[in-house]
This record gives sequence, C-alpha cells and structure tokens, in this order.
Amino acid sequence: MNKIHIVSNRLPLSINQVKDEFTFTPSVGGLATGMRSIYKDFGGQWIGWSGIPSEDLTQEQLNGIDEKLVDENCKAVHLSSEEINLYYEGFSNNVIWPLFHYFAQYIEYNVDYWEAYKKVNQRFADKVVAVAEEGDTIWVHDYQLLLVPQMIREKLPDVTIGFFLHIPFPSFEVFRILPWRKELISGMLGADVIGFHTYDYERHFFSSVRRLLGYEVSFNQIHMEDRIILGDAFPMGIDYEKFRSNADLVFRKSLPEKSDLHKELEKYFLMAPDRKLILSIDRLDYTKGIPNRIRAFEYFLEHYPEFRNRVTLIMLVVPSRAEVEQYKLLKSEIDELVGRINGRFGGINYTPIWYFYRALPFENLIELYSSSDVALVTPVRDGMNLVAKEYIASRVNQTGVMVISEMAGVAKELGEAIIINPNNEPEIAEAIYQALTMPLEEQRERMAVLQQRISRYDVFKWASEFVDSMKKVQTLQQNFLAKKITANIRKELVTHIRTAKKRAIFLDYDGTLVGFKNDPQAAKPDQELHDILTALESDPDNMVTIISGRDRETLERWLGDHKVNLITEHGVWLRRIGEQWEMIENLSSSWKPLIRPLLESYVDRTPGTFIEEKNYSLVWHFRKAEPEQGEMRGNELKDELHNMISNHNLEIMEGNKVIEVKAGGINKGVAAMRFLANKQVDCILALGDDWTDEYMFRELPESAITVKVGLKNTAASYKVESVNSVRQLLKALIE
Ligand code: GDG
Repeated sequence: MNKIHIVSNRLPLSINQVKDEFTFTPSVGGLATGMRSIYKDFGGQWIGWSGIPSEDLTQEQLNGIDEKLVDENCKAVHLSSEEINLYYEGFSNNVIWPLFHYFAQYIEYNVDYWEAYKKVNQRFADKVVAVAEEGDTIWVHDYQLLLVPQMIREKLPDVTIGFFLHIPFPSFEVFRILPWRKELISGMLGADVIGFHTYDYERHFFSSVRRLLGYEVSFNQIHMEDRIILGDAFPMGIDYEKFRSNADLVFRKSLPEKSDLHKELEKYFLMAPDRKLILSIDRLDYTKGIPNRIRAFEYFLEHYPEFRNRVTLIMLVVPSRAEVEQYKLLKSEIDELVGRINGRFGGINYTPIWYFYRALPFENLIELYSSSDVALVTPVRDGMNLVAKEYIASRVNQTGVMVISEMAGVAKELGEAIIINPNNEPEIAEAIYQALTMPLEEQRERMAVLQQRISRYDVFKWASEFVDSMKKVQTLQQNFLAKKITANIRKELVTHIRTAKKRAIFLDYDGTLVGFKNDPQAAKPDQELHDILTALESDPDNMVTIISGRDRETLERWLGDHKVNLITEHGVWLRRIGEQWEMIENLSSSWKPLIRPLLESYVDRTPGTFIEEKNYSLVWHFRKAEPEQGEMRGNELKDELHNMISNHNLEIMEGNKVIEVKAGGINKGVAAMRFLANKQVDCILALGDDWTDEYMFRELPESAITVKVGLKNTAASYKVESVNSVRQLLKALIE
C-alpha cells in the first residue's frame, strides 16, 4: 500500500505562539492517538485546520508555521474567523450536529452556513489534492468534512478514500429534514469505505442512500454506476494500555506525589469508609443528558434516603460552545439543578454533587476513574462515548459498575453494564441503586468481561481494521474493473466481432437496451434504439435475437417490424424472423390459480405494487413501491413462494424490482442454446443486465462474448456500466 493521508477538522497538535516563535503541543485525544501510528507508518501527511484564525497572523508567520509543520508531517488549512464562524460553528455545529443527534429543533437553517461549508470543504479537498499522489489512500474524518470525499474524487478519481463518521447517522426520517441532504450524502459517497461506530448508523445511512439516490445496496456494498462502496461498523476503541498503566500508577504513588484532587478524594473516604462516589464526565452539550442525570440523582436521594450523606456524584463538565444560546441555557439549567439538590440534601460535611465546570489534566482524570465506584453515563444521543471505555480500562482491581445509556453507541459493546433509557429518571435511579449495592464478586465478573472486550478492540485495532477495509475495497474495485469494457477493450472486441463471418447477437431488452421505467409499458424503444437495430439487421451476417422476460404481445408490437428474432417470457416463446410464434418447450399454466392469491395479498399490503400476467408466468412488480418496503416485502414473498413451490416444477426469478414465478425447465440459457442448435455461427455476443440473463451467460459456449450491464457479480466475461454504454458498444459494431 502506498501512503495514507489523514484529513480532519483539526491537526493533531495545538500551536502555541510566544511573540514570533511557534511551538507545537501534540493532542492526546483518541483520534490523534489512533491515527498517529497510521499516518507515520504509512508515510502520509495530516491535513487539518491549525486552530489559529488566519487574520491573527501575518503571511510571514503563516509561512513560518507551514515550514515548521513539515517536520510533523502536517499540512495546515488556514481559516479566517469568519470561515470558522460559518463553516464550523455554523453549519457543522448548529446544523449537522443537532440534526445527527436528533435535535432537529436546534437546527439553524442558514444558507450562508451552507455556502461556507461547501467552500471550506473545497479548501480541505484542494489541500489533499496538492499532497496526494496516484495510488495513495486518504482517510477523511467526521461531520465537518462530509463533502470532502466527493471533492477529492472529482480531481483524483483513482485514489482510495475512506470516511469515518464519529457521530450517529440519524434515521432517514430525521435526515430528510435537511434541505441539503442529497448533497451531503453524495459527498460521503465519494469515499470507497464509509465507517460508522455501530451497525444501526450504517443501516440508517444505507436507507438514506437508497431512498434519496436510489442506489442498490446489497449486504454492506453500495453499487454505484462505476464503483463499489463498502459500508461497515468499526466501533472506535481507546488506547487501553495507556489508561490501564496510568491507573496502576495512581495506586503506587506516595502521599507527597499525590495530586491535590487525589488527596481530597482520599479524605472523602477517610471520613466514612462506606461512602461511595459516582462519576460523570462530559463536554457541556445538550446531547449528553446532563439535566436528566441530575434529576435522576435527586429522585434516587428522595427514594433511597439511606444513601443521603453516603453518596456523592462527581460531575466533570468541560466547557464548550459557551457563546451559543442553547449552551448558555443548558449551563444555567445545570447550575440551578446542582444548587437545588446541594441545598436540599447537603450539609456541613456532605455535598451531594461535586460539580467541576472546567477541564482537568489527564492525571486527575485517571484519579477520578480509579476512585469512583460507579460511572454514570447518560447521553440522550452519543456516537460512541469513549469516557465509558476509559472508566472500564482504568479499573485495575476490576471493581466498579458501569451505568450506560442505550442511546450511546458504546452500549452495543457493553452488554455486562447496567443499560438505561436516559429519559427514564426512575429507571436511572433504580440503576444507581443496583450499582451501589452490587456484590463485589458480581462487579468483578462483569468488569472482567468488559475489560477483555475493550482491551482487544482498542484504538490501534480499530484503525488497522479500517485500513484493512480500504485495502479490501481496492481488490473489490480491481475485480470489477478487470471485467469492465474500457475504450481499448471495446476496440479489440469490435475488431474481433467484425472479422467473424456469421454472428449471433443476443440482446436482453429492459435494463440493457432501454432504461427502467416505473410503468413497464412506458419503456418503448426510442428512435436511437430503432436506428441501432436497423443498422445491425441490415448486415446479413448478423443474426440478432431480442431475448427478454416480456410477453409476446408487447415485444411484437414494439419490435415486430424489425428483422430480429424474438424470444419472450424468459425463453418460453420464439418467433424467428418472418415466422409464427412457437413454444420452445411445452409448459403448463395450471398452477397459476394457486399462486395468484398469494401475490394479490402482497399487492393489497404494499402500495405501488402490481401483478403482471404472462402466458406461463406471474410477476409481482415493486418498482413503484417505497424502496425499503418493496425490498422487505420482496424478501418475505420469495420466502413464502419457496415454501409453496417446493413440490412443483416452478421457478422463482428475481429480476430488477420484480419477482416472477414461472413454469420450470426453461430459461434464457436453455432458449439461447436451442435457438443456436444446428446453426453455423463463429461469434456469439450476448448482453443482459439481471439475474435471468446469468443463465444465458453460463449456458453459452465459453468462446461467447458475454456482457453484463451493471456492477454486480456475474458469470459474464465482461461488464459495462449502463444502457448508454451498451448502445455505444453496438454503435461501434455498426460504424
Ligand atoms: C465524538 C463523538 C465519540 C473529557 N474531559 C476531559 C478529558 N476528556 C476526554 C475524555 C475522552 C474525550 O475527552 C471525550 O470523548 P467522547 O467519546 O465522549 O466524545 P468526543 O471525542 O467529544 O466526540 C463521540 C468520539 O467522537 C469518538 O469517535 O465517542 O460520541 O461525539 O477521551 O477522556 N480529557 C482531559 N481532561 C478533561 O477534563 N484530559
């Protein structure tokens, strides 16, 4: 693998200025730690904002920073205060953040924010384009840069791009609210691998892709016109060993070495050994469920009076976005609640809530984790929540209880924790009680399992799994491209076909010669297609056959005047040029009354679907249904049909948004071979787009040139992207 470059809103360091001198302090956050190994090992650059508004510095100073950053393998994107206001505070934090955390009421719909977001995303992408070379891999991070993957792809179509979203991806019903929803999702789809913390976020994203852009999603792959994109869940981990070893040190420190906070904590327990501490740590944010937590604690003290004077909640709230109105209101609400509870239950020697509104050094953080009997993490929405994992890693003696909100991504990995609904205050109070009274043995049992899991999938494993996926997707794309008909391959194929003396050409109709329409009767041949067919049939050495799942009447009406053979209903009927229809195989339709009621029940229950009746088959069409409901009902129907037909000579065919039940024993492959029997041809060309055409690709002799329209796995020897590329190929044959 060539270089891997990282792109994130901030560089992994902060820049300190003393007069004209600049020094760097490395960031210690999870992302910086996890990525440091990746971008250094793979010799890449980190592209991000420097953290200083550009107008605060002269051009000379900016150049000076850029030069110094070279040694750190970093490239700065310099942003002005206005850009930060509009792109970062505005669109990122006042539009995407509330929307993706289900706080739609806080969204500020402001076109200036959106314009700045696009402009700044383009600045990031341009910086990447200036740095990256062909064959490199680029890993873009988070909600501030959703448009960057597509912007890079436009300039560097052949690089591999990964994107990881650190916050939740909301359900389609919420995501659709945004006026710029399609642009955002298209921006993300510039990537080859798209990662989320949980499978739920992943499936919400797929649902938006399907509904807004109509791309097919099969398992965890999105099939675009010219690429395959992998979506997957990669739950981010922490630097487990760092937390474990530092927590280990806390217990070994002599009294003089201990911090003031640590001494205070020890004093608290000295006053009464059966005292307990509950810990919560978060940034000040409405997603974190801080007021709920305080109210639940109040409810707990009310209902379990025996714990008054014995339990303290330590709340570390790190200031953030202090100038934004909602955050100001939240801060006053918290201040008020804390005041009320401390006033109500506190005393000379007892403060129910110790409230720190500031950031603390790492050492203090570890002391808090080590000293607290319970961690109470109650966000109303949280992408992952690393605090929960850090608490678990810091419990070196394996005691302690984790209470976690089911709305945090991390809850999926913490089956042994006490899981609560953050909006249910009595339930949280009950969980606090359960945690405080949990026998030590049970605590150890639960904690041991949690620790094992969190230590195995740490931040380094997370990063390397994501990198592995970016490698895997390269192989997938290569396999796809290997079969793709490029301009050169097309030239060779055309020469080969034209030198043949007698050619059999099999053409599927829908999805191959014409695009899909909501109403199947609207997919009539257009003038261009008529012209192509006329030119093809005018060469007596071309034997053209349209081979389709359509009924006889429609194809005859549309193409009857051409000098082409027609094979319909997936091979049931054949009309040779100038002759009458004949049946390729004798079939029965006596089964139809048994199957029709089942299909009708699906039509009744699934708006937009309908039944098409052919001579020897019944088809349920769901193209006009709501995409997800159609897919879901389609899967149900297939299942029911399989059970029903097991003892009958019937087949279920799955086409593009159709499920067809037909008499067994005949398919396009059998039909094509019957048609070719006793004919002298020295070149066979067959084109088709769906599952029913795969029979043809498999049955035809190996020397046949078989071409699949679309990206999916296929038995065909070649692929083209679209109906348009099919027409280009056919035109090249007749030119
Ligand atoms: C996003 C998503 C997702 C906190 N206070 C102090 C301090 N911290 C450290 C913690 C922890 C980190 O900050 C907070 O991590 P979170 O996971 O809670 O949230 P974010 O990183 O803000 O946000 C989130 C995450 O990305 C990763 O993908 O989990 O859901 O919102 O590491 O230890 N560190 C120090 N002093 C403090 O006072 N030193």
